[in-house]
Amino acid sequence: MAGNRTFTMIKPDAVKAGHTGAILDKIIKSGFKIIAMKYLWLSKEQAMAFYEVHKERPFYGELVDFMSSGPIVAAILEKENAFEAFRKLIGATNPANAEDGTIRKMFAKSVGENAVHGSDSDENAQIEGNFFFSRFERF
Ligand code: 3AN
Repeated sequence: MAGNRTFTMIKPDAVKAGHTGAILDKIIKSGFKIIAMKYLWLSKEQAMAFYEVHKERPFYGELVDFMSSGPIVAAILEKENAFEAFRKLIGATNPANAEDGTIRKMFAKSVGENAVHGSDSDENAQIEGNFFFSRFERF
């Protein structure tokens, strides 16, 4: 249902550091239901396509290299007001500004390597979920 789903990735820094289980546990305990999930390694081309909206930003190259540097977990999550509730749970883009108890405060290293992605609108949640998952992979 539109409005009740968002999309997330556990990024290469957090997977590499062994935080996948702890992050998923926090997501589930915060009331999100997992609708779809996969563990995969993005190619550089796939990372470029996913982050195309940021292609004019100065950090685009760095972001693409980082997101294709190791495996990630991608997932569609369900909860009321999903994208807003999830952005609150993950905290500010820069972990230095993230509130205590947020996923980025707990697990992120820097503004570039910030542990998790969370969609910033209902529309982007749909676009991003569709990038990774077919309708047969959602339960
Ligand atoms: P958010 O992930 O909180 O929506 P955006 O959309 O501004 O933040 O940025 C998308 C991603 O780009 C961030 N998750 C982060 O990995 C990267 N990023 C944002 N700002 C910077 C920056 N100043 N330097 C390097 N990477 C950045």
